[in-house]
Amino acid sequence: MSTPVGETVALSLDEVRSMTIAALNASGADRANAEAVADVVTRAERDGCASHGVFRVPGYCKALIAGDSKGDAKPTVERRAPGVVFVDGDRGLAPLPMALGRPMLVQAARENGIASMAIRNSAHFAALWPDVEPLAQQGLLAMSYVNSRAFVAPAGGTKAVYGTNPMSFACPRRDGKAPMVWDQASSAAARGEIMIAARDGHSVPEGFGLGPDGQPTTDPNQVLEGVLLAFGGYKGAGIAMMVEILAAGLSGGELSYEADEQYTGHGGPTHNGHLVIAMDPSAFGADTFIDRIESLFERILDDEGARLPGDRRLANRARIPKEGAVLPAKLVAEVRALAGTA
Ligand code: NDP
Ligand code: PYC
Repeated sequence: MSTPVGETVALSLDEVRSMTIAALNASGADRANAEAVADVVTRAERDGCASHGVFRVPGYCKALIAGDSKGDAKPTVERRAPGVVFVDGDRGLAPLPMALGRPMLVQAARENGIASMAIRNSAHFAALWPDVEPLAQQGLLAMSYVNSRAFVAPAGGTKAVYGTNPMSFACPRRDGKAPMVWDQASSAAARGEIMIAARDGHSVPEGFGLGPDGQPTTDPNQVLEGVLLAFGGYKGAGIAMMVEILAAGLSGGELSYEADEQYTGHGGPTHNGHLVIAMDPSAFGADTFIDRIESLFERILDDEGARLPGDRRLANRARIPKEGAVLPAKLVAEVRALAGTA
């Protein structure tokens, strides 16, 4: 993850939360929407996720101020089939529909063994692990998929079609341990990481993207003007396509290039589709599931150089609540100005 350069300030997580709510309220979000967004922003900062915490607050505010996202969105949740929950986000920000739909998804997964929740008319600007971790905390396996604007070229191409199309996977653990959650873009890196590299004056590794001339570049500004590349060449591009179809196709939300066509340049999130799948391991008859998975994790950790996905975040989670979230002073000033408290 990137380290911010320049002047920084440490904020408590309570300060992160209240500053975020104030900026969102001042930009037009009602209490329910502001609190739901502040929850995922604060959890991102608690886990040291620089690209999807406070860094995203100006974008959320700009989408609200531009009137592209509704600050008083009232998502609706319905059960369309025994294993299908459908949420209409009412053209608002994703954290509220995600939180409102989750209880029905849990119920459907417990009743059927497996269930999915499709969300549309919803603007996702966050990391994905906060969407699935609460499901694994309730003993379910969970996966999620989200698309965005067209940032990523298909394999061999130079024109953006796919979003950075992240996916996440969460697995419950024994003895009250935090679930194992991996969460990654299907591009070589999240666009947020490239934006942070550009802000901090760092280069990016070769293979992350092409410049507007279609040539490989390590200059993050050129990548932002050009296209990102999928991780692992055509293999990652296949996954980006799968995420596009699962997230936008099933929900009826905008495909990434459709979102791009509607985008007015406000700098915040666009409306797309999301899919969350939850599975109840007990319904599969594998009553030794947790023990066997713990053995798998032990085997991985026996190898000195290896760790579990999410372990970096969990180490941050143990440290940051005590030490505070270290943020670029300029970013904090920008968010406070949006809140009218600068
Ligand atoms: P990273 O490449 O930083 O990490 C991807 C995953 O790999 C994480 O679960 C990470 O765990 C794990 N990992 C990293 N190194 C190792 C290792 N050595 N051994 C085992 N596991 C490892 O993430 P991305 O840059 O792809 O994405 C960053 C964030 O951006 C994600 O949270 C994603 O959801 C978000 N995003 C959101 C989008 C949206 O549309 N809303 C679009 C694209 C991305 P750990 O965290 O512990 O390092
Ligand atoms: O970091 O790629 C990204 C991203 C896109 C939308 C939200 N985050």
